[in-house]
Amino acid sequence: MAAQLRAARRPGRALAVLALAAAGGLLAAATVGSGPAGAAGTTLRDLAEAKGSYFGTALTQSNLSSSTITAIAGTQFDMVTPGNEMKWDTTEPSAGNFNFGPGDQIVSFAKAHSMRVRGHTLVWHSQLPNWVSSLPTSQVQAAMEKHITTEATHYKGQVYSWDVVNEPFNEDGTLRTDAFTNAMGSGYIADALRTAHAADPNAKLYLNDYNIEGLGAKSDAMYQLVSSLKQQGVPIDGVGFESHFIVGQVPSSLKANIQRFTALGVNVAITELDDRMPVPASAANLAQQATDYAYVVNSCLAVSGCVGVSQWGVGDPDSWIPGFFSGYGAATMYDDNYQPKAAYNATVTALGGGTSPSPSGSTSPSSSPSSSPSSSASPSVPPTGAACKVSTQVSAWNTGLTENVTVTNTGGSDVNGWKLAFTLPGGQTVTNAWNATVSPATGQVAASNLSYNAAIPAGGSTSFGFQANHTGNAAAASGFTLNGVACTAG
Ligand code: G2I
Repeated sequence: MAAQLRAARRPGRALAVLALAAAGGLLAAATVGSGPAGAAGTTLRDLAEAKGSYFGTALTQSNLSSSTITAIAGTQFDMVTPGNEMKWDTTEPSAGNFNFGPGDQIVSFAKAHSMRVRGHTLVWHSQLPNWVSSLPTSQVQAAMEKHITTEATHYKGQVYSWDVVNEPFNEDGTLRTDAFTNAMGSGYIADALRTAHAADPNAKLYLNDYNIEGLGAKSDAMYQLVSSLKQQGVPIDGVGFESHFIVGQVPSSLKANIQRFTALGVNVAITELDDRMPVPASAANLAQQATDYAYVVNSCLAVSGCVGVSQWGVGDPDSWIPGFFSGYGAATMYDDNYQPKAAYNATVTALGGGTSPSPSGSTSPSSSPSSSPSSSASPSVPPTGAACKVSTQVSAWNTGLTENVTVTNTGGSDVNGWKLAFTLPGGQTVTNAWNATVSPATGQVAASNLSYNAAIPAGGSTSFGFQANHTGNAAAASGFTLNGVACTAG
């Protein structure tokens, strides 16, 4: 945003910069298309589509007047999220006066480039016009329903999905207090979803938030909410993990977290990916950013219910980061001149393009499909004995916890098929698990592999996790044995 504002104040210079940048953008596209991976099918969108996925970006109305940005957006991405144009302050700035012009421009661009649209967003405490927050609480529900119905009807058939409610939670997992909770309590979320579904029954309906990408209090709150909405039959199709990351700090539980949401019967989308670092960017941070991007893309591709990844913006100059985080930037796959960065190449590789070895290195998800046993491995091979090391990570709140368990095969031979037995502290009851089946729910329990993570090569490790209720003792499980052999703690 800051870069755009600066450019707007100096139109002559901006034009010259744009002309140069446009040439760079086209050059970038040409370079990418004729690289070692072959001439065809090497854009992010082609590669993602070949995997049944998509790769998206966010565009604002002002981005549409930059030929550099549109050249990249229209060739590399196949999903668009309007950066601001479908938010309440734009679409209904005063009560009953609707303005869909800016959003329509984004939709036209998307159609012209065979891209789909993620509608963003119907109900959000931010970019909410004052007239809504000033309403008497008795009038908020009707205003919300009218807004949702009018906007979702306008875009009916034109959006793939809606972020129906955006950012409903505080960091500790409590519901954010805003005009909607003040008027309706937590029930506003179900009401918003039902209203959106009535207006556009074919749109996928999402709840979207940040800092829910890894396991923790906030993602647990989203998990409980989605679980309860599903139980009540409220129409909800997906959860958006915004994914505004800091270089080197992508949560290691990302894949396990995606998995536990999809196990509830909803999709997950990475909706606003970026990965910021102090600027000027160091070579080490740019390399780490490539690792981070590959890790995120691999984590999504590894779970069938994770439908796709969208980056928030096209390149570093149009990213929101420098305007919001002083001293930070370089958060996207394209640099200041809209040239693809290492993160771009790593993403291409993660999507199956390119010829270089995976840049995700040792930090890629340990139980991604690439480490699953080949189909030639006999399923009847009996579990072998093992020497092992187990580490645990508990994240607890007053009545519940999640525990991540990583088991390392320290023996000299590969393990094919595993059962990890352990003791749960008294009062803990497992309610669900990911990357393993865990039973029984209390006492002496055993976690067994799923088909895709049966193999733990010698020296390798795998992770699984579970959620449990507790009655005061939130200690980690203990007494681990792998296929009958005691493990050390590590
Ligand atoms: O903050 C990053 C994103 C977090 N998740 C929800 C997204 O909707 C959000 O997007 C950003 C936009 O990228 C910014 O462009 O949301 C910001 C507002 O919360 C947007 O910034 C606003 C500025 O604050 C306003 O001053 C400006 O008038 O953009 C407006 C339009 O340029």
